[in-house]
Amino acid sequence: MDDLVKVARVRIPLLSSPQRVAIVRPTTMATLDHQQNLLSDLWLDQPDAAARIDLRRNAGVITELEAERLRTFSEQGYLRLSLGEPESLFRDFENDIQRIWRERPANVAVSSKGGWLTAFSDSDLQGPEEGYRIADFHSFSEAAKQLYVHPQIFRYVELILEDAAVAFQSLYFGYGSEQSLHRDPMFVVTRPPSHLVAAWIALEDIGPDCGPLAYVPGSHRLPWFEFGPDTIVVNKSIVSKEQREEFARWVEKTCAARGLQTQTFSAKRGDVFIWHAGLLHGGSRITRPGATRRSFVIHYARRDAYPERRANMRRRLDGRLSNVSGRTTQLIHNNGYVGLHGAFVSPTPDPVTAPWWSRVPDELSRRLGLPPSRRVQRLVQRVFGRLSALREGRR
Ligand SMILES: O=C(O)CCC(=O)C(=O)O
Repeated sequence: MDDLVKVARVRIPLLSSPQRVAIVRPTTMATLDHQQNLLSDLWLDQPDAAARIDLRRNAGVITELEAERLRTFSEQGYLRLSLGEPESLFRDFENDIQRIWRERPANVAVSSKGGWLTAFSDSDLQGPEEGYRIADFHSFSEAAKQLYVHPQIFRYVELILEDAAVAFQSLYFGYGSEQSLHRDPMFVVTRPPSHLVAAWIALEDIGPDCGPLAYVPGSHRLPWFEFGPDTIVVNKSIVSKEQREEFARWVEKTCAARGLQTQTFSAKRGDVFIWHAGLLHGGSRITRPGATRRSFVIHYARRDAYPERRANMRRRLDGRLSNVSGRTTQLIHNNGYVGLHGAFVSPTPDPVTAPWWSRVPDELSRRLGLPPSRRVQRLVQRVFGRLSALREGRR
């Protein structure tokens, strides 16, 4: 409470003496309202969204087709479109996938199913295997870059966010992910969480047996599961397996209570599925063993709110796999639209190895069973950062 309310002495005109007045000044922005609904100031999340869409349509700001898609986005939490890209773009993309396996660069990360993202150069993966994924492939491939900053997709993302947008990360899937239903802000942090939009692009024709994208229409309006007080983010080291299982049961129960049903997105190459931060989605079961399901996922935020891309991956340093972090503000441009490069784009300084003590706060809260605390994080950073600086002879 003391975080939220500051009491100040202010002089109010017409009153003869200074009065104590409570000024509500949120220093930590709440994520959910008291009914666990996501707080959102997006125009398409407001009760009069349909009327606002009509207004823009009638004013000629958007076309009828755009209005129709935005209505679906507002009511169901997603919209679909098809890119008019030639086959050669998708062929180039696939050639670059084969090339990355040959070249195995140190500045792009790959992971096995459910595994840690690791630099290609240091990964144990011998080749593309079921469930593998590549992070920020757009840093490596020109074809991926074109899809990452694609004008047709950006048009919708910017209509939704009502502002200039930035693409800030991408994920390539060679096979269906079979990921359980989730909401993106559980893993991808933007401020506020409602200002996150995702696009999924089919890189080949995808039938029902390849584990297509699964989604629950209308689920963007469901309340949110809290992993801690006002906490919707899953932090691997803090959220227990039991809590994740509880979340899965909650999803099932909550959707059933509202009659919401999971659907799948069987797609043609070049089809795009754009979804709302609150939409429950995941990967359906692969029923034809070995079937590929090439797809590319991109996340977008408002440009002003996302100036820098940061990411972690593992690198083999001194013979051991260690966590390293990278960051960049380097941009990729296309027709006035922009995307952030991968965090490990070269030329950059060598990635900084995260010091061992940066794991102390997470480890502490995990062992003590307490929710993560920013105060503890700041304290640890201050104390150990100072000690390291002294040891290195810095003042
Ligand atoms: O493509 C999939 O199977 C799931 C993708 C997904 O859930 C995500 O990128 O958030």
